[in-house]
Amino acid sequence: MLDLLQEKLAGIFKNLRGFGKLSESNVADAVKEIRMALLAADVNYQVAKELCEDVRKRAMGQEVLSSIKPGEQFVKVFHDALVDLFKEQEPGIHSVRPLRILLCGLNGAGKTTTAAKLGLWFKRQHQSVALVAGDVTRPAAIQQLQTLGKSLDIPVLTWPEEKSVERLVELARAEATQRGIRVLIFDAAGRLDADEELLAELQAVALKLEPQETLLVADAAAGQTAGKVAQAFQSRVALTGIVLSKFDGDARGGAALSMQRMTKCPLKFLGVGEKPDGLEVFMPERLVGRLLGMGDIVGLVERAQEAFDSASMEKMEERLKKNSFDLQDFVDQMKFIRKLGPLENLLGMMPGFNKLPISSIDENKVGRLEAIILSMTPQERKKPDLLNARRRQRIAKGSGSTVTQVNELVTRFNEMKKMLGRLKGSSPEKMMSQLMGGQRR
Ligand SMILES: Nc1nc2c(ncn2[C@@H]2O[C@H](COP(=O)(O)OP(=O)(O)OP(=O)(O)O)[C@@H](O)[C@H]2O)c(=O)[nH]1
Ligand SMILES: [Mg+2]
Repeated sequence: MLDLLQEKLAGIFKNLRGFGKLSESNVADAVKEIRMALLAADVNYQVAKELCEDVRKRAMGQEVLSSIKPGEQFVKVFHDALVDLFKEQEPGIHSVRPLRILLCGLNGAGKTTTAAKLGLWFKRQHQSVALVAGDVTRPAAIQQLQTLGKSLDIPVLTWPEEKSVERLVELARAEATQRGIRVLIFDAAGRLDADEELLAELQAVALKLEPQETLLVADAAAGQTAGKVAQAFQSRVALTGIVLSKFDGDARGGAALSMQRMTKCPLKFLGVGEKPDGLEVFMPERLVGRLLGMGDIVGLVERAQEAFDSASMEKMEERLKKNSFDLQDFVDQMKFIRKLGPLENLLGMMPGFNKLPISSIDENKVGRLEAIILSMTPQERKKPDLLNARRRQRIAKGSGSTVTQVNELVTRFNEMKKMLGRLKGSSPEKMMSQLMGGQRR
């Protein structure tokens, strides 16, 4: 699922990486390619068009962060636009109890399977749940649900002799009330098409069942057709959500991206397997993350955006210009770096860093240096020359280090300060990379 689209997008982002900046022309090219990739993945034309326009506008409005590669920045822009496709999303399922859920959809869409999956989902939340076999014409359909119910130890309410679906709903409601069932899941009959017969029956069921949730189960592989089918159902019953089944299959992903926009109806669950535990609550972030496969880049850019324009960079530059960089600045800088996250992730983000072998920066070591500096008095941090043997012993003890480690730090700091003298006037990122490089053993 989504593999092809994922691959194409990765290629587009890779191309952008070669550019120094996001410009009108390289953004336009990337957006054009994205549109083609979306259409090839069977995303609805209108949805693809709107999404691309949104991406283009956002990308051009971005402040360019010198510390981030254009490709990475663009990934973040695209990520946010995709997540916003689902922004009218009503999270989860109705909390009212007793809850009645009506599952509808075309033949073979996955209704009965989804009924069992949802049953298990509620059961795992310790809610008393029952399934109703709503197909009054096909005995095999009742059997299928019964078998599933039995294997999961979930009651299935059936009246095989009852030929009126409306009467069936009445019986089921009465039985559920009597048994104190909190969640009743009605597995409606399917048809080949969303024709008059099917829709009329469904409408009648809905009228009697008064479901708080009416979920359309649609096959992810149906692509754009899934959206059209949903619209047909919507004309007769008030859908509250969509379950996209067979998401584990080889569908191209278009339905997942278009359904919600086309129907203005939230995607609530994904069917990700034939087995009863193959159900996922739909989370836009997760889908988009899976699609882009670049969750760490998005996180990095977010943190960089938060931190890089922070005043601390300017402050440090100022200190360097005046040549008054001291151990306090060193520790501030270190904290700042740590705030950004695991050091390894940062490497690719900062020019200069990315040239260092990853193993050369040891996170534990940064923690150790920080602890040592924090054990110094403010005066000592300002004037490391004060650090005589006695003080070094005290600091070692206070930070749980050895005197040798304290000595090492002081030596390295002095080396660094010398080096900083040479660095005056260079960019903050470059200074940072030199700083961190200076901690190598
Ligand atoms: N791989 C996979 N298969 C699924 C999924 N959901 C359903 N299926 C399969 O799809 C087929 C049809 O599923 P059903 O649940 O019987 O479909 P239905 O909508 O109840 O069909 P009718 O009652 O005939 O209208 C079965 O073989 C299921 O095992 C899913 O999420 N992933
Ligand atoms: Mg069925």
